[in-house]
Amino acid sequence: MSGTVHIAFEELSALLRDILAAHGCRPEVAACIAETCAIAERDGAHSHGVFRIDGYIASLEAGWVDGQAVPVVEDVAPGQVRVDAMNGFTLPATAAARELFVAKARRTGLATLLVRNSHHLSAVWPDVEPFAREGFVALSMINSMAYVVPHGGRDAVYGTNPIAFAAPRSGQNPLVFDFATSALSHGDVQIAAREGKDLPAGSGVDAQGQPTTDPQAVLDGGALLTFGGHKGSALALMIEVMGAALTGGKFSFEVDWSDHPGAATPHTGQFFLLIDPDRGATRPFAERVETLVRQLHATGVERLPGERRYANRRHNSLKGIPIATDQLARLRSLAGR
Ligand code: NDP
Ligand code: PYC
Repeated sequence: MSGTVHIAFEELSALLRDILAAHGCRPEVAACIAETCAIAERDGAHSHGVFRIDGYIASLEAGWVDGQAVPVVEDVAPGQVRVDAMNGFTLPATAAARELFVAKARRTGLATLLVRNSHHLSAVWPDVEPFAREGFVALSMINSMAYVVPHGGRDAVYGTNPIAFAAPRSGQNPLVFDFATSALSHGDVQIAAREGKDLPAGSGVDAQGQPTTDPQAVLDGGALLTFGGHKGSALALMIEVMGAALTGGKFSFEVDWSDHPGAATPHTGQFFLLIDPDRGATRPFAERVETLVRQLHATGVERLPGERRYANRRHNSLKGIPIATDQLARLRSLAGR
């Protein structure tokens, strides 16, 4: 049986960077994906941490994503930036547009960033949290692959379509939430299948459209349901509109990866909105957020979204990130070490 070791954030990030570089990513691409993947692992977001490295490699090896792609950034309006990721990963595309995007939000009070022709396999809160640390309210959403049946429908049309929100707090870590609009993320279904665990009732259907709690049945031609019935379905609908129609990208149901067996990175579009909250405000925004948080605590709320991750971050930054020894050995061999 494998034991567990603890590894420093920088060491894990460097190891993941070497793996991605060894599998066809140019250095800047390898660096930003590795960092985000290590952040997810450090903060306990296991469905989008080290577990995903095989998916990145599979998509690179299948020729589904271009690890060498250089994104093209277009300054299209005073408050709008568009990026064509050129069939590369989303994170380097966002990074390439970041300076212009932030400058526009500072100048005009709000700005949008529209990324298309891109692959996103990460958690989304690392995309928005840094903007809140710079004083912005940030919202982002991503469409993906047709894994999810719309409420009232028979077949998968939507992606697991996550939405992430971040806002500054006064003297505290930003308020952040980030979730799939499906009942579960596809990553959690894969993990449940690997661990032989059932899914909660109401999460998915099998290939015949019948309700199932068997994760393998969902993966083998079945699909997920949206959370919250018609309400989650409406959010998933909005994310298709914002992530595909607005960015100029593909709807989740339009993506066809059948010529790239093994590919695992959804070919997506991503929408970002940044708002400068203190522009013209009558009261300081971050303090207003604190008033709300105090009221939540007063009514008995003990856990705000994001707090589990911040606690993991504090703990694992001090003690190291736990990782199974056999998994670490495998990562080292993938890096050619
Ligand atoms: P979770 O259900 O794990 O968490 C959703 C949010 O709710 C988090 O902000 C979490 O905070 C918060 N939360 C959870 N439980 C509580 C609670 N009891 N009280 C208060 N807040 C709570 O998210 P999902 O499984 O839906 O998604 C997991 C990840 O998968 C996300 O990071 C998402 O971005 C990613 N994903 C990415 C996709 C992509 O296309 N790239 C597609 C789909 C999902 P905390 O984090 O602190 O626990
Ligand atoms: O877990 O649903 C998911 C997912 C899709 C794209 C990246 N993660």
